Amino acid sequence: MFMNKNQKDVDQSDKVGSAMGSSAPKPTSMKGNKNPEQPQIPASSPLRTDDSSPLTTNVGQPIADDQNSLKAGERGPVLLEDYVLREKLQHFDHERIPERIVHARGAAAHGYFELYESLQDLTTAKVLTDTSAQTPVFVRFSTVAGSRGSADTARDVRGFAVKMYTPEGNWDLVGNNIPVFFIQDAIKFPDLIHAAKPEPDREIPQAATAHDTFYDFLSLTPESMHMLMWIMSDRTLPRSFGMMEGFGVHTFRLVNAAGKSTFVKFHWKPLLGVHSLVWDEAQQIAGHDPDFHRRDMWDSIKMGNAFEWELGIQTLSEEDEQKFDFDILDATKLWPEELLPVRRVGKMTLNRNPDNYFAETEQVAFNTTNVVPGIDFSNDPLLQGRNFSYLDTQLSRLGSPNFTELPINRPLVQVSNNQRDAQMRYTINKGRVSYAPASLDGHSPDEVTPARGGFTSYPERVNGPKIRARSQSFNDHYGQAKLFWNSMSGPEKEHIVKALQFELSMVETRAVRQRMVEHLGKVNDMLAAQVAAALGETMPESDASTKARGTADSVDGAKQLADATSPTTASGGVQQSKALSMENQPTSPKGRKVAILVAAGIDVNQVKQLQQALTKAGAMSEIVGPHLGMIAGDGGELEATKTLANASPALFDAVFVPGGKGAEALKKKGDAQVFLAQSYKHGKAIGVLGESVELLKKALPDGASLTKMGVVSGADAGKEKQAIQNFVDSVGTRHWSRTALEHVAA
Ligand code: HDD
Repeated sequence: MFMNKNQKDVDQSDKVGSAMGSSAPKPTSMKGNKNPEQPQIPASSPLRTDDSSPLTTNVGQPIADDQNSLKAGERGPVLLEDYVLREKLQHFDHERIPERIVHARGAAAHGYFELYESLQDLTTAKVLTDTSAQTPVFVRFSTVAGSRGSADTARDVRGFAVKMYTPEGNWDLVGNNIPVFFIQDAIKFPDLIHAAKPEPDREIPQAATAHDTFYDFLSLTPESMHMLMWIMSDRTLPRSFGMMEGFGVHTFRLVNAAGKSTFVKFHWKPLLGVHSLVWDEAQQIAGHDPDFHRRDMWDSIKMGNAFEWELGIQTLSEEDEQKFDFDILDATKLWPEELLPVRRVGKMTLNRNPDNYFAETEQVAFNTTNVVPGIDFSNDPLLQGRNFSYLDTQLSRLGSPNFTELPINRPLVQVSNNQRDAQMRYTINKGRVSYAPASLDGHSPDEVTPARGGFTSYPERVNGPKIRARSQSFNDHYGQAKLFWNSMSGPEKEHIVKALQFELSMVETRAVRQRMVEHLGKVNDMLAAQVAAALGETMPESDASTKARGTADSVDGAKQLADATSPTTASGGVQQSKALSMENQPTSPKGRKVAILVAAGIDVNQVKQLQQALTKAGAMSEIVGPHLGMIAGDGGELEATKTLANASPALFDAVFVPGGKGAEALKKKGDAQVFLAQSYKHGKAIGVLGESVELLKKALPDGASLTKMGVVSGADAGKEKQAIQNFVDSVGTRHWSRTALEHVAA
């Protein structure tokens, strides 16, 4: 019999788990699990092949010719007998599964979670109590509205779905990069998504909320106003998946060994800080590199820059459930960190790219009901509806209840129950017993009592009429929208204004635009007035709205907006929350990308010094030249890996132009000037040395800030080293207070 060379290593027994692929999480890193029955993932598997394997059909027959179909004569008809051709085409014809109705476009990575301190006072969950364990994780990031082939940088919420392969089964924390949601009850979810997705008659627009149906729905759904402020903010334009916060959104419960329950909200805090693109950049990137975020994550992990987050928890005792002027069961409300601080309890590291996109990222199936003993649900009606929807969606997407046997979805612990059969069953169960109670097989598998770690639901006392209604305590729809607005810096508010001006200007139905302006007026006068002005709508006269006339595209506009606040409600008395603004986030060059513009005659030593300093700081760089390949410079040669024609400044965090004669050639290039001007306009760090200072001057209008606010220019020989270091230090920072921005033509 012919044997694939990979097959000889394979455990051919019918033990549970014998079909695990190597793409699955590696159990070896889970120190805590001593279960002898735990499935061992074979080093290689019959489901995995590599390029050096002999070519076979799907049942292992060796194939001699895969390039020509079987014909009756060289020029004759193709024969039906050709099972090699038929198998290949039929496999291909069935290679897609239905895309997710939401979160269709995503990218994922493997890694692990480690706990800093045991939370045994709060929960029995081993993943949150065993500080010696390294729990494998698989995390998928996604946009919500776009189809699988849409662009990464669409203005949209990002999914942040974490699967932890714990010793007590899988725990899925299926969250977003925004801590609140549009609606309070899951019964409205299909309507929300129908309104956000392309309009059903024309299938337009793709991956964009800037259209009538979305704002029609929002304008008739005031509970969405808090979320609206978030989605119009820079949060929906992340610079990188690794620079986003993650939130479990809902209130969950932690339950300890004594059976005491504590309410909890989960947070992921990125160690790189929270950082964003600007809208103009995001749109350009959608054309230049629609894979921007997945490429950034892939490249970062490949070069050894793992993405890291700390797990944070906010906790609230049962007794304090009703303490605030917002309801903790309402998913349109957050818990201000000033009120309930976030305690950082562990760290998640993503350090391994998937082996296969389809087998892992596409087939991974998250489910909000995947919790472990010690973690339980609250009565948040949005969460309760989700708890039905995810399993249901996986059944239709993956086609069989056996999707949990796929390597990426399998828990690392033994699965044993009396469920059997169904399409694509991999497990070969032994014996006569597939029911319980059963005496024939020694009562196995047997239930696990709570004392021995079996999951038991928190016995919350529930008493009430059967009723379709919402609690009065869910009624405040503007208080936390105001809190968010108040907490933004001037430039952040300016970006919100501009986002709304853009989005609502795409809405064709005037009544919808007007309704939206009315809602905005309930958040902040000046916000509403500026949006109304751009839409040609009028606002009821008030002091603030008169002052707010005009547009918000100047520094003065941002300053004026910074002072525009509204008294809040539904926020436990907190009027402004620093944690909501991205202004005070840590910045660093790590994970950033720098464009180095060069032309023949450029100073090569400066480039080498810069590259060294960037590598040391964990940043990447590309040489952008007049053509690809070697460029002769002063002091050696450089290899250009990009050209001005294929490298948009939008793809980089900063730009550097060395000194030397090449700067003269660049000065004559409109593309080089636009590169610098656009980087300036988007607030990015710019470094120019020696002769290149003149190039920058030429690119920018009079009054532009040339020597500060992220512009490092060193004309003096001998000071280059310091200038280069200053530039590298400022690579991760955006400089919003630059002057003459409105005059920059880019
Ligand atoms: Fe959802 C996918 C996050 C509300 C129904 N959701 C999905 C994913 C994320 C979220 C990250 C992608 C998972 C992956 O990468 O495969 N969803 C959220 C958050 C919500 C939320 C944070 C509010 C707090 N979702 C929500 C509701 C419902 C759904 C109210 C339905 C009642 N979500 C789904 C779904 C999806 C999904 C239809 C589509 C694909 C999938 O589940 O696996 O079942």
